[in-house]
Amino acid sequence: MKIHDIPGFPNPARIRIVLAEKGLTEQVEFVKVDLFAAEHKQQAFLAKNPTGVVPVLELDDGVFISESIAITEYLDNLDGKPVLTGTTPREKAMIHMMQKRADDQLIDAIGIYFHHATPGLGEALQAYKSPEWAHRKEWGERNLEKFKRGMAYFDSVLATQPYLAGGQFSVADITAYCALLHAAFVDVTVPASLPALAAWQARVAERPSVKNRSGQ
Ligand SMILES: N[C@@H](CCC(=O)N[C@@H](CS)C(=O)NCC(=O)O)C(=O)O
Repeated sequence: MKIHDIPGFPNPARIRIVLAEKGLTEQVEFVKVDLFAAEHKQQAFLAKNPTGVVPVLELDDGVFISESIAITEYLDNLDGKPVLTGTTPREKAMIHMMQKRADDQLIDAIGIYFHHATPGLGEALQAYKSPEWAHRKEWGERNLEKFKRGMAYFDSVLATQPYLAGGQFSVADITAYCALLHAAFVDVTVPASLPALAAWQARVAERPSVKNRSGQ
């Protein structure tokens, strides 16, 4: 298996944590994609993932799988513990629901803020964005507000249970944690008014898979 990504980025970090949780890191070859040079917007990469983002999993038979949740499901279903996407119908549904909320309210929202309301990945990427900068900036700022509302929502969830989908660590926690990593990069941190979220973040940061994931 190969993972096409770039170390240190939030969505790639999701997969690197999953690989560490599952004990699969050594089975993967990482292929670096130069996002700063817009390599992911060129034809060779778009043939692997038409949406032009990383990470992408390449299977040994040449099939490409993109979307972090799809890659996670593939790796989780290969074998091994812990199970990150649930076992029973109820667990699977709860994890899927919270994972979707973490995608929408946290990791996608902070990504939109980063790419549209800040210089993002720099000059080489500007050609691939809308020229209407003023409008994009407003959209980015609105997504920052959405991200902040998302943090407050997850704080309320974590006030009554240890992990986002209940008693067990899951892919939803990985997504939310990596969203907070991205936020910290743009100086948006968990405010003191959200203690349950802050305590959860500190606990997740101590997991060996998070501390020792490849490519930090
Ligand atoms: N929905 C995708 C999002 C992937 C994504 O946005 N990846 C970022 C890196 S963290 C990226 O490739 N950004 C490049 C760009 O938007 O130009 C997933 O779940 O994998």
